Amino acid sequence: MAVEEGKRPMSKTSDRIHAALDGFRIELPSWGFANTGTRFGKFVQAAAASTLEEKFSDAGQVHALTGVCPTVALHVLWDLPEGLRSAAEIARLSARYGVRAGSINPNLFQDQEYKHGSFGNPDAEVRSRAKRHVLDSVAIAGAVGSRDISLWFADGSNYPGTANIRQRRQWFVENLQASHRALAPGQRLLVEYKPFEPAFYHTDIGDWGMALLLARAAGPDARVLVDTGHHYLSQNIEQIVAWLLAEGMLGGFHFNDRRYADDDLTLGSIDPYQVFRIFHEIRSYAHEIGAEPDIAYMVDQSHNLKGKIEAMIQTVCVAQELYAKASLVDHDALAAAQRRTDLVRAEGFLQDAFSTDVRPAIRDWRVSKNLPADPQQAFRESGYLERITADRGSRAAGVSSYA
Ligand code: LRH
Ligand code: MN
Repeated sequence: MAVEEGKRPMSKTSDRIHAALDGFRIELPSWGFANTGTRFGKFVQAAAASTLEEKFSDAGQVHALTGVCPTVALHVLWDLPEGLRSAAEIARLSARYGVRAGSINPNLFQDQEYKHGSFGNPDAEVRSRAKRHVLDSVAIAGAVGSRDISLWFADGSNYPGTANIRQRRQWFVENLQASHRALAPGQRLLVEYKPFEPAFYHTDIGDWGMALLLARAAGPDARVLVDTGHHYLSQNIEQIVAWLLAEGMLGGFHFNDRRYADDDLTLGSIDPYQVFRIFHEIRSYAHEIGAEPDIAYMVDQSHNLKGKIEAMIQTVCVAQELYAKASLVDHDALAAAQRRTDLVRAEGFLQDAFSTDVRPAIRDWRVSKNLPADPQQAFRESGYLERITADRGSRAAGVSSYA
């Protein structure tokens, strides 16, 4: 690739890939290892995890095989039903399975009292109970050494005129400010938006702009979380990412893929170029500022049909591939082509990077880290799945809650 005069020479492709992989880490969702389903049912898998220990064990497997998933996102009601009392167990599990507690996700959508919302509920009693749960979650995060408290609200309405949208916005501002005040130094609030489901007329935090304004109003340690499944099909997600980067408000991602709505399918299974374009915006921003933006990469998927651990290993490997491809774009040459409005050449830089087979270099990187070159094959040969199917199988039939 010709080097324009005065520009620093491009290092070998595999060097760029290895450097990118050295800095890439992705967090796994505990609920991705449990039996989950849709409103039409749940197909139970004998090997699925249902205890916190089993979720740590499975996440530990994926981290041991890939080397890039050192933390597990926890959902308070599903993983820490005793709240702070459950938190004591985390230290033992982290030591036993080699993965730490990651983002703490309060649950403000499962209980009956949240029928008309949590932070946005017209009943002040319910609002303060919701606030109490978030404050408890901040304390849990402190107790288990987690930085991020990741907030998603199902709050909204199903019919026009049934909710005072501006009043609810004000309650969200007040409760997010109260939540922010409880943060310990170094902790962050991540505000996740979603346009619809389970609410189908309005959702209180319906898009990136609402999440950004609420995060700003909450305080300096609040950021926006982008769940790739939480967009209308025609939305340009990487443009939203570019704006959040420019605003210094991009806190993290929930990666998954979708064909229609919030399908929570495995990353890159439908539109891998979408995730590549997102990673490209981040890599070009990092190149411009000469530093790594502080972004939490996380997976948020529900594996209703695929084997849960296989699906998670597949997800991590595809994420590595797409991140590695995005690290191959020559940002200086691209900027020059953009300045010259050389459209085909500019787009060509992305297409060249995206169509580069990075898998051989990734395998070399894994071997250089004493990791299996093919984590999926290593998992299949490990006998782990057979072991947990035998251990957990007898219990499968009686599965009840969502995750
Ligand atoms: C909501 C969501 C949120 C989680 C849940 C499991 O759709 O993306 O991030 O709490 O899925
Ligand atoms: Mn999510």
